[in-house]
Amino acid sequence: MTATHPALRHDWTIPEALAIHDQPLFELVDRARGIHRARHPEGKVQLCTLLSVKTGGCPEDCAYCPQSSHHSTGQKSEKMLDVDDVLGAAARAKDAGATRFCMGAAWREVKDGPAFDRVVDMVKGVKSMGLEACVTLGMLDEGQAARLKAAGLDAYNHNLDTGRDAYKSIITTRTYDDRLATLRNVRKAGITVCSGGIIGMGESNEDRVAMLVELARLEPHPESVPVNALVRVPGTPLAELPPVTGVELVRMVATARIMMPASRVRLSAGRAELPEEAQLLCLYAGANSIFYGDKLLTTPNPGPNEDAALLARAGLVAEPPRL
Ligand code: SAM
Ligand code: DTB
Ligand code: SF4
Repeated sequence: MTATHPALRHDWTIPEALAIHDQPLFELVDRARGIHRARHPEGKVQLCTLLSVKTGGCPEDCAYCPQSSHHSTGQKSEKMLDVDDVLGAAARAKDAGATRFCMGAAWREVKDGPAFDRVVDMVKGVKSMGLEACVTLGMLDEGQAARLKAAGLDAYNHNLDTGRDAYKSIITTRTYDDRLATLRNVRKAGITVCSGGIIGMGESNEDRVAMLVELARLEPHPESVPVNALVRVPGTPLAELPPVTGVELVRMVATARIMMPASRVRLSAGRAELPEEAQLLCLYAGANSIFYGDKLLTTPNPGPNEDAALLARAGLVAEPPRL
């Protein structure tokens, strides 16, 4: 092991993580960059396309989310998409250059029945197209995770969202330990774990790193760590908060890279409002994955042409599947 290739650790503490996060920016970026280069192919970015397969009307009260039925965002509850429509979207994503297709549902949890059966068919279809498949469906039990694994699912996204203390002021309808239990069920089924969170919800730097400590204490680390900047949607309780700055996002990405050297760090929601230079600095400091396509779940993302041009300008290329 060397300074740029440290052993993977699962005993991180909050003071230690905070010291990393708060150090002078250039020192932080240098350290993260060194670790990134030692562990990951140079200049490659994973392109993941998102699709909301069941939008709106969610019973959970997540303060950030436009799809919660507790907020008046104008987002209607829509019916679930058909398998064919989803596979059409997956084919277009593949043609545009995506290698991972992620399907989201505005559910509190998975319930056995026709809707879940349909998701299982979507996963099988996406896999048959040679794409990595990821879903994010809320809480999940062991049996449901096993069914998704049997369908060929590569990854399950379930975010811790923030640190344990800050969590209580963001979501009241489920607990932090519920979230961790789902991650255990996903891991037990042999599906890779995608888990991260959101910055810009009024939390402190300590709350931000507390979330990274929770993730980095998991054994193994989540294979993917999405770092989202809050998309401030009118009608949500967090709509009036100040926007996240590029530097804040770089610090979070770099800290995640240092604490979880082998994981993919995904520069996730919030890029539409982020200057190109800030996005590139995040990619320099350890992010190696982005959401690719003109929509996230319900909010805008830079379009594929815009992102292809951004990558080309920086001499970055799309990474082929690693799984
Ligand atoms: N309902 C499922 C759940 O919550 O687990 C899956 C979909 S949910 C929309 C997936 C993730 O999107 C959330 O955990 C949250 O981290 C992220 N997200 C939702 N709204 C967001 C927003 N306005 N800005 C940034 N990230 C957001
Ligand atoms: C994640 O961490 N970010 C994505 C994905 N996982 C599912 C979702 C971002 C959603 C942003 C708000 C929206 O478009 O509704
Ligand atoms: Fe529902 Fe997921 Fe949005 Fe929370 S984040 S309100 S669980 S869709």
